[in-house]
Amino acid sequence: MTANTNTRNVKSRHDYQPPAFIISTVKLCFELDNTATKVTSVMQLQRRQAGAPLKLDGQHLQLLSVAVNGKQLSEHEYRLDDESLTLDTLPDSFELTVVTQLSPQTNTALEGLYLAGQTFCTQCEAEGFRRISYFLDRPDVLAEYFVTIIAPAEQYPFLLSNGNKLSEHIDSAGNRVVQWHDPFAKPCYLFALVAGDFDRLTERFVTQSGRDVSLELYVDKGAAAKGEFALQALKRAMRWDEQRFNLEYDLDIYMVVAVDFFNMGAMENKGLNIFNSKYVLADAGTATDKDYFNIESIIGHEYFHNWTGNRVTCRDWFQLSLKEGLTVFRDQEFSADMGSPTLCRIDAVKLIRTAQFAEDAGPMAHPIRPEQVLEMNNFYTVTVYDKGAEVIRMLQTLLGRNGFAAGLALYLQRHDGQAVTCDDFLQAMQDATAKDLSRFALWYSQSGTPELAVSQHYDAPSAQLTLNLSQHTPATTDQPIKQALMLPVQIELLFADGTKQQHLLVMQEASQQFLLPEIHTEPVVVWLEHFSAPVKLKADIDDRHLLFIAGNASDGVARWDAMQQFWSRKVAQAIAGNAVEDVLPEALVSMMASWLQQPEPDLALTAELLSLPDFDTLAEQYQQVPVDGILAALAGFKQLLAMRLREPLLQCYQRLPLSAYHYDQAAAAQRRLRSLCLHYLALSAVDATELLQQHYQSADNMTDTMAALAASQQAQPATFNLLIDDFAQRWQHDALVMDKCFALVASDPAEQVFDGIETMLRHPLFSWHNPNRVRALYSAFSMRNPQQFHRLDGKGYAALEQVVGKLDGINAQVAARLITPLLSWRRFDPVRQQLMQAALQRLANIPGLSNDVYEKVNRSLT
Ligand code: 0A1
Ligand code: ZN
Repeated sequence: MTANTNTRNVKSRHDYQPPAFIISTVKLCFELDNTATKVTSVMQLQRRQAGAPLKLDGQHLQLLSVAVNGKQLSEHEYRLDDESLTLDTLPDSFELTVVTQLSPQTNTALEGLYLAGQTFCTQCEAEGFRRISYFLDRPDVLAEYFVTIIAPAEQYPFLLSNGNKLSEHIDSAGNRVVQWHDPFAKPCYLFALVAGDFDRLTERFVTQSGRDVSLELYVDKGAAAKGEFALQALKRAMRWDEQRFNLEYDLDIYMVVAVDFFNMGAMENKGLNIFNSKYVLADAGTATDKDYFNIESIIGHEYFHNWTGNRVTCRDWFQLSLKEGLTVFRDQEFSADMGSPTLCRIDAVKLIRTAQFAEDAGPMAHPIRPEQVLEMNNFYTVTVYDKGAEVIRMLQTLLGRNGFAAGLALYLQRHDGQAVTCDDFLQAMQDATAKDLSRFALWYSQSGTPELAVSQHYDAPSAQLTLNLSQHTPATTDQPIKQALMLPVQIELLFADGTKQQHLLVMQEASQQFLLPEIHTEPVVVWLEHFSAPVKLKADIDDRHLLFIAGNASDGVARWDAMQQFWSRKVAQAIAGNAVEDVLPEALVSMMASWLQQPEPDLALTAELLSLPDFDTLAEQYQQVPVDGILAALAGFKQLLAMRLREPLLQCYQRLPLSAYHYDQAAAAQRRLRSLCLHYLALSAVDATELLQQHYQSADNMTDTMAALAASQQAQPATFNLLIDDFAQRWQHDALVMDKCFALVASDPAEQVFDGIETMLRHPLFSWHNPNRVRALYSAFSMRNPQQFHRLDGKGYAALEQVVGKLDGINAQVAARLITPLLSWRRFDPVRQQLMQAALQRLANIPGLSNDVYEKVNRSLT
């Protein structure tokens, strides 16, 4: 039996109503205390709708008093329940004073005001402000904030909030009293407060128009050196946004605080970003190249929100992609400009093809602008963020870089200071470029992954190339009927004489034919260069042509993609019963050998060209995922390649020079290729123990250390056990590094993983209250360990079920994120289906299950 959705309050996009009141200014005073923080809120309200009551949102609050225009109300003059405070008779314009009390220490949900270790901090997006005070907690109520923070001076040297600091003093009781004012009206989800003791790093940034901005980065005491990279990344992001989009920072101060307890990556609160410390702290010894990359990208992301999100925000939460899709696109463009555009694009495509395609094919399928939401926190998804960014990227492809930039400028200028919709955004794009985007708008309302079938016909006498394209979006769980979308299809023609031509085909209908004249020999067509649309391509390209594309296309993404398509086919052939040796063409082996002998200028591209698709990418191509078949085929091919390519792998590995660690694109690319070689070498029949030991021992950085650990884990268990013990011992006091240890232990493909996880749960640094710790263990287990997660005895599913059940009462948001791998149970064989479904059913039966987990379990079971 499944729980019934009707019993819970699902909201629909179409039910939007403007607020009955607006709040123009709010004065907040916080008297901080671990278990009894007092919040006094003085708001100026104006009526916008005659006769309506004022219904303020509030949760987990103790109401101390309410006053209208200074007059205290008695209990029968308002209505109070678990979710709201309602006042019925009110003037058109008035001052409302609400005093509440709350307990940050027992707030394990990490929404609203909570304690991250010793630090007070807030997280208000999406609906966390209602855990701080009674308010109109919705993004279209924009107010000017004045904030006073009071806390014991010695314990809390830093009391921070949004905007500019007005004053600071210590009162007669020894309390520090700090006042802040944010001149930009904002929705309450952008409010932030931090109180604690930190190391502070400072920098200056002079904007293009000459504004002198003070940059301040706050980290745990003793960690200052680890904040330097993030601070410099912030300066690069600020400069980049000026140069690329002519967007300048608008306050005199920009603060970033790193905290150890955080549900997500980071938060763009106006002038006071709060970050998960994982995305701020880095040095060679503790952070990998990937960590450095992520830090720069997330620092950029939160900074770019200042315009796309803060200056212009969302009218309601259904519009979330308005700020998130756009800002992810902006951070991707930033990362591409700071490093390798090809590699950035490949990583983005991998995410779309795995997590996003899976989401669209599962019970949580939703358009980038969702239609129905029970718990908003469940919609911070790869669809809203990353498919949202693909939609923006397609717009840029269709309108051209200049057209897109003009559209963005018009959007920001037209709506500065407003809370708007995705339609407003598209309207500005359309007005600035005079392009008809009506069909394009379907990308906002339609869920699902379009399948794009393509074929070509060449007619020599007329020198004409005919390209046939047809699109079809299969029904999704949320939406049975689909329409044809506007699709930009970038192609390249590769001619035998080495010449190339590029074209952009714009599809607007279900089936279309494009005729290319003056084509004098038949070319090989490279479809969907740069992954120009987030679709599944169905093209019947034979092995020889795929390898030709992999060797010759101009676009590195298309080359990598050709290899991915090639391997998907080989894996399918192996699953169909062919021996791996029989399906591997000699031409492939020699091509891979030549890449090892003469790598591309971008060594990371070489590494990608030599990598097989991962389990999730392959799984997405099957209606019913052949778990064991995919795992066996992948293992078989890797082993075979390791043996056939041993010499060139070893030579490439040895040729790549070793120098002292420095994070930059070229050095990171070199490490990537070296680590790929190491992976294969660990798999070759020859004993690689010494090589792995040596790689581990000689590493002067975390990237190489992790490479040795990961490579040994899949092939040399005895070596792995030795190295991981050493690693755990060496880093036992560093929580962020221990997360890497937890994740490695949890991704062990052998059965000992269950004991390993048990041991790690007893580690002094493990805490069920810290999302990073829990995710390190259990996301790794459920998403990076298909062998053990998908065990046929159900032990893997049960392990995840238990964690979700336990965590639901502590931090429902994190619990709901962890559950994802169980949701798509219908994609598996009957035995696994039954086991996964039973695990979900047991979760559904938990009394008092949170909305977060309930919504997902319920959608999955119905
Ligand atoms: N807006 C942030 C992401 C974020 C969303 C929700 C959070 O808590 C529920 C926290 C952060 C971003 O896009 O970076
Ligand atoms: Zn964001």
